[in-house]
Amino acid sequence: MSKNLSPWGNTVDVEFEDQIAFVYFNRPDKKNCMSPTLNREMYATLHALELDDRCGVVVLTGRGPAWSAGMDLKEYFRETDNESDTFKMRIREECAAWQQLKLRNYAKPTIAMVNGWVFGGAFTPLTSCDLAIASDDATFGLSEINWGILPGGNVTKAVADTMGMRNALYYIMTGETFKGKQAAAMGLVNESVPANKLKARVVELAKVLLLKDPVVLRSAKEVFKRVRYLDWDTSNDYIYAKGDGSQYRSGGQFRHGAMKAFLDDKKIKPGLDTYDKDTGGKAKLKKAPVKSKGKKAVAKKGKSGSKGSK
Ligand code: ACO
Ligand code: V55
Repeated sequence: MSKNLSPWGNTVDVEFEDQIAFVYFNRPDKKNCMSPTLNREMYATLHALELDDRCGVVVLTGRGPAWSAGMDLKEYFRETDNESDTFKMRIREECAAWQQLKLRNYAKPTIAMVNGWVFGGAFTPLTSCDLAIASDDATFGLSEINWGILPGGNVTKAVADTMGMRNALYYIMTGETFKGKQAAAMGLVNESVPANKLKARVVELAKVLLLKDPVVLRSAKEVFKRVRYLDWDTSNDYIYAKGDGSQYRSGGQFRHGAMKAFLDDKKIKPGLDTYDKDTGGKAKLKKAPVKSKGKKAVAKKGKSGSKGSK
């Protein structure tokens, strides 16, 4: 584990473990609500990590009991209310820059590790992450209506895309909260697990992603995010173009080696295994001891292998 204060500043923190960069919302005393400063530091952090070799996967999580309690009502809203229109628009732009443009189109896989409170504006970075694993005790809410605004910052769009019409409207209109298991049932997160399993499950998932061809993995998620807005024929062309482009950019060794390992050497079954270019056989998930707080790491001991692909 290494630490470095540049460029994340005070409101963001980063820890590296085995090619995973844990990026923390780091305002625990303010429930990690997002100020203009945090928005700028988060952009700088994510931008830097795209080129940082210590980072193969980004895990976005929160220090303390919150993932993020949404936008900072004091610093982001009230203190900017009397600024000029151009100033307010700049504040919004810096918010969208990391939550929407940078994170949605991120060069590396991203996982939201949802450890606690998620309110309002936090739904945008949540849904901009490729994958999300929640703790059962995480609490979510579209609280905007409770204080007299509608969900902006593209939160309404984010929930329309991920929660379905009835769920999205229910929570937009009532401002009620819901828990991790409900978030998983609605499809807002992939899974919800007990709090003491959260980090281990996220690490396990990150390690699966780290085995793939990173160029192809990047293109695969870019393609997914674009095709939903394309018509059928344009989509077919676009997917081929991106697929061919990704083979060109990656060099295609992974694809060729994997075909050889399956068809000639009978060393892998692509339906069940991931190819490992270093051995020419199947990739093995390295089971590094999971560092977590307290005694729960012990519970993991002796449990062999991964759960398999999911
Ligand atoms: N904006 C500004 N300050 C915040 C925010 C926020 N979104 N969330 C928490 N804080 C601050 C509190 O004002 C308090 O500050 P203080 O210690 O200086 O008084 C500190 O964080 C701790 O919060 P508490 O309310 O004391 O913590 P508690 O555990 O009792 O409650 C909870 C936690 C439920 C998250 C509560 O803080 C809350 O309701 N926060 C607002 C959630 C919300 O509605 N966010 C906005 C969504 S809409 C949008 O993002 C556009
Ligand atoms: C939200 C609202 C915003 C914003 C960012 O509702 C997030 C959440 C009204 O503006 O800029």
